[in-house]
Amino acid sequence: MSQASARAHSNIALIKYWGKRQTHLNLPAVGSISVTLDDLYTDTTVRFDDTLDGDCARIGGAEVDVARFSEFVDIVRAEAGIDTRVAIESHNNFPTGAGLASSASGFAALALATADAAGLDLTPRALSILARRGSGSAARSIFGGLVEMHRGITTDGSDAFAEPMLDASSWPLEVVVAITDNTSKKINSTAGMSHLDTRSDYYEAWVNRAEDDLADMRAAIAARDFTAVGALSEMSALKLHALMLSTRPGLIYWNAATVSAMHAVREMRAGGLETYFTIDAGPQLKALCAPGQGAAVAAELARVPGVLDTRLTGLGPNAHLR
Ligand code: 2P0
Repeated sequence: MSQASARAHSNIALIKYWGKRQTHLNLPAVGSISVTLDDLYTDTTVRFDDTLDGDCARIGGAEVDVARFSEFVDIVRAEAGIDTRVAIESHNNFPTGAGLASSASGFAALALATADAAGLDLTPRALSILARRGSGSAARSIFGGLVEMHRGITTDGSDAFAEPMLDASSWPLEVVVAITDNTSKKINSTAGMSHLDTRSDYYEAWVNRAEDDLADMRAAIAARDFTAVGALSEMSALKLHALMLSTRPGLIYWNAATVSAMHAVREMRAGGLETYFTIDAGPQLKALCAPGQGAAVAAELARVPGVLDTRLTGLGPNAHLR
């Protein structure tokens, strides 16, 4: 029997990933750039145990369908040359499956814990590639701070990994998460972004512009230009949602409070408090804030009708064993 425990932090993309160039190896159609969040994380323990008849998994103490996790652990079993079944125990310190990137932190923590428990000594890059097999955004959660995920061009996925750009202390940005709904979303990201080439007339434009958006964001980050980083982030989020809305059938992830919070962010900016929103495949809004500005933004967002809760976080560290 061997066991390992890992913590990985959630992340929010500033330049968004949506769409796949290959589904089996989960290769993204576009690169992405994200910030890893200190205050939102998943703790996962993996136990390889000869006495188990089959794999099992619990999230937050509740038994869940193990199929997706078994498939993921099979990759590690094949690499390690073992056939032992696993018990997976995972806890998120935030709502699961509601657009707060629990699959990002979840599969990053699972990748690290499973590899370690299986006796594999993987480089951070190999861990990122492994995490990607579970969930595209999980490849980024292997690293802390600001992170870039490369779409890659090879068919084996060996160049589709994330890399750190800046660590958290180099530019201590803050993020306020405004929670507008605590329930799980109806359409998960994998389903939402499947077969986009035939389901959205906007998809080709989305893919064609991605490299320019990434280059602009790299330059803005290198210059520590918060205004440019924020404006690009808001643009990428709105473009992502335009793509989602254009998908047949149209994906509407926002609720009324999400839209109210978007307007509140723009009103704050007009009033001199510089912050920018981003939104993933769910109804929560995340406000990107310059260092030291998060508390003021959180106080404003808490007043928006329909905002149930706010969480203020700095940028988090690499995924790590515990
Ligand atoms: C992102 N999202 O870049 C984008 C923006 C949500 C909106 O990556 O199919 O759960 O497992 O690779 O990683 C969420 O998608 O999708 C996501 P799969 P994943 O963060």
